[in-house]
Amino acid sequence: MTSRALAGTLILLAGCGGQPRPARQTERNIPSIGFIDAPAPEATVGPTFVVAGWAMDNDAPVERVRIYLDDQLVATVPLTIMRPDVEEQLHPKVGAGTPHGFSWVVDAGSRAGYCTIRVEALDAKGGLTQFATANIKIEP
Ligand SMILES: [Ca+2]
Repeated sequence: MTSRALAGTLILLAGCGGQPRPARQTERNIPSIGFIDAPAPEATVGPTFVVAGWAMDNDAPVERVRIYLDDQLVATVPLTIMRPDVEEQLHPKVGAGTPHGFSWVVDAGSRAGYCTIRVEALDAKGGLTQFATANIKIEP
């Protein structure tokens, strides 16, 4: 080994253990939870139908949900519906007394056949959680 190669090896070795790891930039974000109330799983729906449900989070309130048909984003929806039934069961640590429910009319356009609805929650700390899916059939 030449002295130049040896020096390079020593620099690489020094780089491995010498630097402290950077502190974690983000604190842990607890995933949101939620549910799709409508449409029911395996339901057959028309090309225009309501997607409704609720979302909740225990470290930052859910600000909005994103609704996808298969992998296409079709709506970004605020939580506007009070859900005392859900609060009573789950006792959220944040956002108690605020709306947890959503309801949105989705237009599937020319899409027809079997399709998966996915809903994601976006919380106030930027956490994104896919919390529910439902398989449906869309009839034109
Ligand atoms: Ca969260």
